[in-house]
Amino acid sequence: MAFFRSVTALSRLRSRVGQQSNLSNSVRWLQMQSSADLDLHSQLKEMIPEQQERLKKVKSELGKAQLGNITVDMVIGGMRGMTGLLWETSLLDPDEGIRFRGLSIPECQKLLPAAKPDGEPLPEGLLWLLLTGKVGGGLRCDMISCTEQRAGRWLVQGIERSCHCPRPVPYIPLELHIICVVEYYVYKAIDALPVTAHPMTQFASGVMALQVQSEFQEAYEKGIHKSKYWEPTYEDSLNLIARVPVVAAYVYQRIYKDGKIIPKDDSLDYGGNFSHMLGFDDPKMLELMRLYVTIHSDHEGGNVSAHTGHLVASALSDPYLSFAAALNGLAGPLHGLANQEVLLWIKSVVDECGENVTTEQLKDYVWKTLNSGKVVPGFGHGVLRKTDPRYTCQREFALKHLPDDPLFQLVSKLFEVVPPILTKLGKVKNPWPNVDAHSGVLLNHFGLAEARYYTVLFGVSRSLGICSQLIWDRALGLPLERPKSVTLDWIEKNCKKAA
Ligand code: NMX
Ligand code: MLT
Repeated sequence: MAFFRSVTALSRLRSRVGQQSNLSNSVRWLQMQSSADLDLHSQLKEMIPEQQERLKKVKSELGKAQLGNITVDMVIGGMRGMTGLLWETSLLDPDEGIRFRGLSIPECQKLLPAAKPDGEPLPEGLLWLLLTGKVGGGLRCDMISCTEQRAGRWLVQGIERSCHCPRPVPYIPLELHIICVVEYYVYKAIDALPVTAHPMTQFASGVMALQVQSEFQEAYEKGIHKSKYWEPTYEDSLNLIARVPVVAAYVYQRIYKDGKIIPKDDSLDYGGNFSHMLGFDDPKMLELMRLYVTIHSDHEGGNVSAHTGHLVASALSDPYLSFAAALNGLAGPLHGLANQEVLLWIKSVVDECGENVTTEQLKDYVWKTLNSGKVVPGFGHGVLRKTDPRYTCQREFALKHLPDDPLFQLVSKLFEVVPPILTKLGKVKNPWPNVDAHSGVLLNHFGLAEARYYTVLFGVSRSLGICSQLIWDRALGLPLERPKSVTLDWIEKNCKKAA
């Protein structure tokens, strides 16, 4: 019942927040501490048998229930609108947008641990939420609980310095800090590629090289019982999440700087440290990175990267193999590469029309893009039918921190100009901006201006969602994914014309 207990606690927490919209920061910390009474591994261990029972019950009681009709359009049309996956960590509503374990983005901004009063959510708090459904994990306020529960393993550098009452300190980051060691051959694998290789190619190659240390693969080779699969998957997943920022930062330094590694800063959290290792130490950029990683982490299961990771993992491929596959999907321009495309497109507008582009010039540029057979990057979505809340929260960040940035103002203008034009095309199901329409101008403002690198940031973020679900895939014993396909011939012979 732990999951249900936590859900009840969550709703109590949410209604409390509703009543006191001006939560003081101290209350916020207090709430966080109260729900973090077990370390992450123990929490999962406690939850898994209950969730296994729950799945069994759903199968036996609801297994034959219909979830909508599958049409030929869906089969030919990229399975759009077809429900076909179990994905526990988040759910996407076409109008409202993403909820992580039931929490919207504004709720996460209110409730999740932050690095400073009223700061952006820490990705480690989000990771805790994705894995356990609980708010408040990822923090410890006394060293005893840290050391007792992770005896030995975490009793190394960093902990004593970081753990001092009364201010709660990030807990997962302590785990992540310690396990984020990347072996020399990972760098060598990346170095084998030309420096001109796309950053996503270099990043995915680095992730593949990390796989050498897969604990799942080793355990499988030794004959681990299937009921225990989740444990090495958990270890691989946390190791992977901890290590991908290091690999990503190296790719950045190698391509755009002098190739020297900036060592992690043990006093920083996951998002802050990632920014630091990239070479950006402005406190606002640290906050941006925390928000960025949080909102890009998960977008239910059907998006190309999550779905790919899930599919590959269903063959019992370990988290590294599965996540590397996911990255290759993310690298496509209709998916994660769109963030690169948006900034390049915005810069091409400025090159052609100048920063003070008029509305008429902008309209012409959008039509020129469409007429040359291209999409307007950053607009449209496979599921969403309204403005992406991930766009909205980035806009709020910009209004707070960079209201006068000329490219931000151009992005705001695009919000006025693009949707009516896309609507006029008559075929675009969602003319509104998605997450990628905004992220580039924020990064660009703080000096991370290399657009070709942007999808790597998306990739680091998505490790949190894909790996969290993968641990649950193993804990619940989800089967090999293998849908049935048919031929056009088969459809013509077997499907009746609609009346
Ligand atoms: N610009 C031009 N045409 C568009 C756009 C757009 N932004 N969005 C959709 N369309 C077209 C689409 O290409 C399709 O045309 P056709 O029938 O000639 O092939 C038609 O409208 C119907 O597409 P939809 O059903 O509205 O969208 P679908 O679910 O197939 O695709 C996207 C969703 C996201 C791939 C699509 O909207 C798109 O290409 N957007 C631009 C790229 C982008 O921003 N991708 C990032 C998505 C978010 N992410 O991070 O992954
Ligand atoms: C995502 O974050 O994965 C994108 O918005 C695409 C999607 O959800 O299909």
